This record gives sequence, C-alpha cells and structure tokens, in this order.
Amino acid sequence: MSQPTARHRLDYAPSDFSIDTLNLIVRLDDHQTRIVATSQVHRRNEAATTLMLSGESMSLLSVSIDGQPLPQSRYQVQDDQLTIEADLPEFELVIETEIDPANNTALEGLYKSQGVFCTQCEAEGFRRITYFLDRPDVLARYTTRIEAPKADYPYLLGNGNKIDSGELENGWHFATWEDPFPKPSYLFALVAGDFDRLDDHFVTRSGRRVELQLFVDKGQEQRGHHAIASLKAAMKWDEDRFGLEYDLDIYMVVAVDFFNMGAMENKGLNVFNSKCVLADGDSATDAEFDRIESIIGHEYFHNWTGNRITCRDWFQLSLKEGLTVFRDQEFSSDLGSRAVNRIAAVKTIRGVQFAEDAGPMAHPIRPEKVIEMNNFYTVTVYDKGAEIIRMMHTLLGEDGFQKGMQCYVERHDGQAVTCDDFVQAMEDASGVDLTLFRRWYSQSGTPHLSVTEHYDAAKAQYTLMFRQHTAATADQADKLPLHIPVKLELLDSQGNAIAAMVDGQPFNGLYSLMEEQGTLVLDGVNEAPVASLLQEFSAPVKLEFAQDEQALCLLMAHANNAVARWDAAQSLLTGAIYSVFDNADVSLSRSLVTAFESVLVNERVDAALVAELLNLPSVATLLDGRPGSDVVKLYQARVEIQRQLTRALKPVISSRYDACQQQQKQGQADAAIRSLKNTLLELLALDGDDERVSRQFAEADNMTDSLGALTAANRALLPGREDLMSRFEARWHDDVLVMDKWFSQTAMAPQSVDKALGAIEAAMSHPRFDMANPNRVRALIGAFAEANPMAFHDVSGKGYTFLVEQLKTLNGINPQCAARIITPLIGFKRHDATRQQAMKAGLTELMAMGDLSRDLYEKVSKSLS
Ligand code: B3K
Ligand code: ZN
Repeated sequence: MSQPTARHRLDYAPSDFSIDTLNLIVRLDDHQTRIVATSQVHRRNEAATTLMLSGESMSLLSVSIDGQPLPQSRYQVQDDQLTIEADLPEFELVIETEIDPANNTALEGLYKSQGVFCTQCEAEGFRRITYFLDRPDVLARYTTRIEAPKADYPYLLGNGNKIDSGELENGWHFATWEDPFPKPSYLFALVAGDFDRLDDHFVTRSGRRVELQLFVDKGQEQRGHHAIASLKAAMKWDEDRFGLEYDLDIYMVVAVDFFNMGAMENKGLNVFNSKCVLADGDSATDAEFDRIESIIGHEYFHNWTGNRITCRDWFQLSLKEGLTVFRDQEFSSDLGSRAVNRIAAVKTIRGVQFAEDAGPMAHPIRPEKVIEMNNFYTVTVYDKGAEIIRMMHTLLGEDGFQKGMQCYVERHDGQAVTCDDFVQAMEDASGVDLTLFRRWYSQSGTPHLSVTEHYDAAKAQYTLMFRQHTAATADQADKLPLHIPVKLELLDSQGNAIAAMVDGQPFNGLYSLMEEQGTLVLDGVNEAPVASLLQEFSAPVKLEFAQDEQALCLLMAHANNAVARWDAAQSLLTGAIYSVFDNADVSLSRSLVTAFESVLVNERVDAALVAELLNLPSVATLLDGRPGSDVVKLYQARVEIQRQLTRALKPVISSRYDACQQQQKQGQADAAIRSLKNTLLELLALDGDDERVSRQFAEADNMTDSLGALTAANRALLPGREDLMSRFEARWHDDVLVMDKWFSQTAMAPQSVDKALGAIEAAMSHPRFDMANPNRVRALIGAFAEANPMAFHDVSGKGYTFLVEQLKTLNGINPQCAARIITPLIGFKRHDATRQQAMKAGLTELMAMGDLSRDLYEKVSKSLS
C-alpha cells in the first residue's frame, strides 16, 4: 500500500462539475446490495473534460451517459477514483454499483448489523455507496427508492418526505423518499429494519405540525420517552432563543447499537448510537439522561447550523461543530444548571483539549492539513471551537450575537460556507471588530496568561498586568498574540464585590487583552483586593496568577460567580495534591478543611455544585500542570488528598450523606442530591466505609444509585466489590447497554496491572462482549486506557502492550474505533522517560504493521516524528 498523503486547507478549489439532483435506487441485500445512481450533472468550469468521482470498497457494474452505456475506454477506476471522459455542459449520468454491507465492519457507508441496514456518511462514507462528488460543497436534491424483503424490513426510511411506497414481487416492498432541501452527500441516510416506534408531534411557532418518530429495538420502547421529550424541548428552545424553526413535516430518529460515535444529524433522519438515546430510571444514570438531552439537542440544532448552512470543505468543520456545541451547551444551561454545565465544559477543555494541544495531534480549530478526516472530529474542533464561539458571545453580548446569527442565516441559507463567513456575519451585524480575534481559527496551542498585580493604597488604585505566551506546538512553531477576553471581579476582605472604575467609568467586568502585554488600571479600590480572574473561564487559556490559600478560600466562599467559586476550590485542591506529590508527609491545612466544611454544611448551595466543589481535578489535568511526572504517583497523591479530606470531615460528610439518602428514600431527591450523595459515598468508601456502600447498592431503586455504589466500591477496592460486581452482572447480563457500565467498572478498578488485565481478558470472553461493537470496545478497552492510570500506566509497560495488541486487531475491524482508543498512547511525551520509552516501543511496533489504516497511520506517524 502506498503511504497515505495529506490534503491541505489552502489547496481548496471548487469542483469543475456540480450534481443538482441525485436519484438513488437501493436494492438491499446482505452481501450484494445494488445501487443505481442517476445524477444530473452540469459543468461549472468550461475547460473541464473529465469528471472525477470518489468511490471506495465497492464493485462498479456499469456507467452510462444520457441513456447510452459508456464503453470501458471512456472511464477508468484507479486509486479510489472513477474518471469519466465527459466533454459536455450538461448530462445525465447513471452509475450502477454493488456493495457488501454485512461485511462492512468499519461502519462507514452502508452497513448491516443486528438485522438492520443503516448508513453513516460523514465525513466521507457516501463514496462507499456509489461513485460521487463526495464533498460538502456539492449540494443536490436527493430522491431515494429503497427495496427490501418486507418481513425482515418492514420499515424503509430515508431523508425528507415519503412520496411513494408499495408491494413488489416475492414478498419485497419499496419506499421512495424525497428530500426537498439540497444537501451534501454526508447528510444522506437510509435505514431498513424492524423496530418499535414511538410517535409524537410538535407544532412549530408558525403553526406547522411536525411528526416525530423514534425507532428503537423491539422491546425498548419504554426507554425512548426521554429522547422524545428532549427533542420537543430542543425544537421549542431553538425557536425561543435563536428564532429557528424546523423545516420538514417529519423528524425521525433511529437508535442502533453498532455506531462509531454518538449520533448523526442526517437530514430528517438522525441515526443515534443507542447509548445516546435510550434511557429509563432503572437502566440509565442521571448523567446519561442529561447527555441524551444534550445530544438530541445537538443533532437537532444541526438542522440549521450544519444542514441548511453547511461547510464548504472539511477544514471548516468547526463552522458547524463548534457552533452547534455552543448551542447545545446553551440549551442544557437554559434548561438545567448553568454553573454545572459550564464546569463540565471547562473540565473537558482542561483535561482533554489541553492535552491534545500539547500532543502530536495539535491543530487549530480550523485544521491546515489532514490525512484522514475522521481523525479531526476532535475535542479541539468541537469543544475549543465552542469556546471560540462563546468568546464571540462574550464580546458581542446576547443581542449582538443573535443579530450576527440572523445575518449569518439570512446571508448563507442553502450554501456551503467557511468559518470566515461566520465571523464576517458576526462582525457586520454587531459592529464589533473581530480582525484580531480571527487568529483563534488559525493558531493551535494553549495560550498561557500570566498576570501580576500591584496595589497603590495612596491612590486607591489596583493595577493588573497581563502577558500572554503560546508555546510552539507539534504542528506550528511560531505563535502570535491573540484577542483574549478576561472576565474579572474584585472582592474586599469581607468578600463583597468592589465597584471599581476605569477611566472614570464604572468597570463592566470585562478586559480584552489584544497584544502580548496589557495593563488594566482600576480606580476607587479602597483596600488591597482579591481578584477573581478569568471568571467562567472566559477564554480557553492557562491562567498563571499567584494567589495564596487565604485568597483562594475567600473566593471559594464569596465570589459572585459559582464557576469562579468552583475554580478557586480546584486551585486549592490542585495545590494540595502537588504538595503531597512533592512531599508525601504534607497534610491539608486547617483553613482549607474549614473552607470545605462550610460548603458541606451550607444547604442553600445547589447540591450538584457542592458535589462539583468536592470533585478533585482529573489525573489528566494534574499531569498537564506537571508534564513529565510519574502519573501513578500523581494518581496516588490525588487519592491521598481525598482520604485526608474525608478523615478531616468525616462526621460532616457522613451526616450530609445520610441526609441525602433519607431524602432519596422519601422520594424527595433529585439528580442534584444524588450527585452529591454519590460524591460523598466515594469519599466515605476511600475511608473504608463498606457498610454504607453495600447498603446503598442493596437499597437502590435507580441506576444512578446502584452505579454510584459500584463505582465507590471499585475505586476504593473495597473487600465487598467483587460480590457487588457479580450481583450487578447477574441482574443485567442480557442488557448490553447496562453491561457497558459493568465492562467499564471492570476496566477501571485501580488494582495491580496483572489483576486488571486478568479481569479485562476474562470480560472479553463474556458473551456480551464483541470486538466489532465500538460501544463494547470503548467501554472495556477504552476505559482501561483512559481511566485506569494505576494499571494502564504501570511502569512495567504491560498495560501499553495490551493496548497495542488490541489495536492490531481493531485496525482490521474498525479503523475509526481503533484511532479513538489509541489517544492515551500517542500522548507519550507528557510522561516520564521510562514510560515514554515503553509507549514509544508499542507505537513503533504498530507503525511496522503492513496494513495500518490511514486513521492509525496519521496518528502513529505523527506521534513518532
Ligand atoms: N456530525 C457527526 C459526527 C460525524 C463523525 C464522523 N466521523 C455528529 C455530530 O457532531 O453531531
Ligand atoms: Zn455535531
């Protein structure tokens, strides 16, 4: 195989031809599905005489133009491309292909799993169905006729509206779907199978009735209600907050268990990973309920930000993903707790995105260079992309931002556009200058924002001096200053906000750093203040600002903003963990303990927020602050601080836990209380409280509580944990979705590497485990590599060897899935020298494999270069 090559953003050129309509006839068969694709092609570049179409993993049966079969001399297939001689301004092209869906384990294009045919075309899967201009800037009107045996596939679903259906010979039937909206091929979808169907409807604000249909595996109907309710909430919210209304008469969602990611926004026919749509209280946790609401929202919001207005090329992916993540975050925040949602987003950036920026796959939110597009559905493009949108929201305000959105939609509806087009609309509509701000799109890496302060008592003046610096990243050596919005607040020694002035005007709480250095002078500050900087994480940067424990305790207790209080707690805990890491004998200070005690006894604070305050920074975040450290030792220091905190506050923690448990029994507990209760239980378990853990497990009447108990038992390796694990397995062994939790618990127990690998290998022979199912692989192998630092990073390197072996197998089954779970290995440069060497050896072994997929090749070669 020739070495995969990269494509560059700057090489974009419009297509010589466009396809205005595409008529598909798909005759389904496990191994010989036939596709007849009729395109109306027109030439855009008069000089063009050959049409080049992409196509992979299929057989070409025939080509004809304007009704005439094309002789083989006028077309050829080479390197996944069909080249056709076509010196015509307009013509009708008919291509017949055959594919093998049952053997399509990559789950891209059209595949069959568990009796269902379904498709996944983003990013470049449509080219596995037929030869096509498979690029997002070619927008066509699609008609799809699906044919299949009726008994096995009573439902035949496609994009848009059903315009025809009927019986065929030999028990077959057909359905024809027409999508009135021109769309890129990545939004094409087709599903055929037998399902339970949940029906509902939504009346739009202009009074149109939209049918809502959710298709789930037989017997799973009761797990679909939450998704339907979430969908209706999303439709209403997008009308209320963004003024955007749904455009078709029907919206369908199908749940499948074999799926490479969370869900897919195909026009009018979303396909969802069953894990991201099915839930009831018995089988799903509160966190899963929230996640479903958010993903249902996300895919729905794509209808405008993604489908009606799509990307010109794949380098612009953040145009739709960053914006749609921002929209789904706002949706969850408007419906639930804004602070808790913001904290979750900040954790993702600090724990995962910063690591990506520091590793071999570093890229700007608008990448410059791509080998395999599927590798760029990253936390950078999605979550950092959403932070960039959020900063524009901060700079423009809600009104300015909504004006910008309106301008964007009016200008570009029905088009395939660029990130620049979006920023231009924001700028034009608001009048805010975003010239410098645009750099966030082209520059990778995490800026460091260092701040120093100076207080002048005589002048009642407080000065903050800012300096930004972005270190070189793997992809980009030279960095420039960025436009960084810094939200801030000053507190006096009593914790009251100080009303400061800037240039004679009341300070509005926002400072924009526009150059490498900047200074903010605040007047009317009558005592040395405590500054709360980068409130709500107003920019995705690393803040370096020396604040002592006293200042942080004050912020934790009094900052007006809840996220700022949480952030102060994180700084306190991080400091404590690093002290133990540096010197094992250190113990928590009295003032820190008191600060946490007052949070715990204050019943006026939202319980979910209290839980967040007690959650220690992740090991990934800790390593990010101390690159090159022994990660196992960091993990142990983290546990030590959890133990110390628990011992110091045992009576308070136990009684708050008991109070929550009491509320639960009386049916008065909500998700926030359960979240706090389970956080407390984990702390108690670390101090050996087997009894409360077993009791909660035995009495649990919902999955949040039973998984909470199981997690606590496993994290603390309590003596009773194996018994709980087998009881859980006995109760759920037939239910794959719940078994994924059991697989993850098995993978994450922080035992010795030999025991961990023994348990994982045993789980791999469990009848519910399946290496071809990405959910199972992620639940077991992915969880081990991502979330069991003790065993995975054991200094023997055995954890790495195990992962490499699994990757070799997965490379041949599902390259996309393999390329996801390799992430912890390619970040080897963050680790100490011994581990680096062991990880590198594993990667070198992978690189030497003869048939490495493009997906793995891109990541492995980058990490080794
Ligand atoms: N757009 C899809 C992701 C497609 C991933 C392709 N490897 C889901 C989403 O972001 O909404
Ligand atoms: Zn998306």
